[in-house]
Amino acid sequence: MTPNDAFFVRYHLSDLPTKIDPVTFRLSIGGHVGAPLSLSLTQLKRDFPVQEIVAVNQCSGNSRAFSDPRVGGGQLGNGAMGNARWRGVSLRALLDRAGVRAGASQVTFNGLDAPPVDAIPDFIKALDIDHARDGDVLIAWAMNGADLPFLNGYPLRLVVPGYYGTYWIKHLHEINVIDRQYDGYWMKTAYRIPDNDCHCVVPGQRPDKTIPIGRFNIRSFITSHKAGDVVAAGPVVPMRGIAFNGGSGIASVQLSINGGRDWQDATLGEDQGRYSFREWRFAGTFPKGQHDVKVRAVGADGETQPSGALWQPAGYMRNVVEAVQLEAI
Ligand SMILES: Nc1nc2c(c(=O)[nH]1)N[C@H]1C(S)=C(S)[C@@H](COP(=O)(O)O)O[C@H]1N2
Ligand SMILES: [Mo]
Repeated sequence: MTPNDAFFVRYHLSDLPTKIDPVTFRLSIGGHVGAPLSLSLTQLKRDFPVQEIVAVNQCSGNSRAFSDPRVGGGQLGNGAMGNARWRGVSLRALLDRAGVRAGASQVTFNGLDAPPVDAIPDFIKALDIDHARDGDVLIAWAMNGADLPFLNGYPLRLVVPGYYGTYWIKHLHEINVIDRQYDGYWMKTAYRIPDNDCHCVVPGQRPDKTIPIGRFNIRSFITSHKAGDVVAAGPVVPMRGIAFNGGSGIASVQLSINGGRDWQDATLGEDQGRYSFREWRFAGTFPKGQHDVKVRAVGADGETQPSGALWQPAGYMRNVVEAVQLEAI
């Protein structure tokens, strides 16, 4: 689990609300529904079944800085991801209460933050109606047992398990059911990926067809060691790390201490649900010398990680097999 005060923070718009009154705050659910709702925090917490889920929030551009050739955008390392226990109510319960009308196609989500100038479009995202009603998408008010920190979306945020952070709208106050595909800037122009199996293109080229980004691909990391670390040659070196994917769950994690020639199974840690980080542990033994240590995960759906980095113009969805160089002395 990622502690709240260590969780990454990302915003597109600079006009953040600086005061939110929890008593007067309202969440509205409107548009293509029978009975529009305007809910106080008290009503939301009292009138619907409370649900909890452990899920990873990861920015689409996590690890983008490692793209080669370099791409534009925030030069993120591997820190734009975190795992938390989210508490709230299911979006489905709210939509059912409002009564979605026949012909509904998508649901849009807007937060209290606003663009600093009119030329910048407001940050609004959309989910397909079936996704919005799948029961896993939450309107959350708590993160790891505490109120959402302001910078992670107080008082309410959308939690879209298995999907990139771009959909996890913070300071959520407006939900709209619409009878068409939403065509706002942040869906139609931004946050799009090549429409092919790898969601990648030849480095430096542009895709001819794109689709909105969606689910995470599978990733794994070594967290016990970093490149350049020195370990003891001979005795067991306890290693650990994490793996996660878009929701099928982690089936296995494998380690290679010789640059990917041979692979050995790691031991998986506690299962906190299919959207969570899954911890792994591995007892490494290293002869004297330099070692190229790699980790890869396999999902319950059979997906694994590419041995070479895939590339796309926005630097989204990096999931190459990670490696750390260790020296055993
Ligand atoms: N209101 C609002 N919600 C937002 C954003 C934003 O700019 N405004 N950015 C999104 C993006 S791109 C990401 S990666 C996540 C980051 O969540 P965090 O800041 O809690 O880590 O918030 C999402 N929700
Ligand atoms: Mo993001």
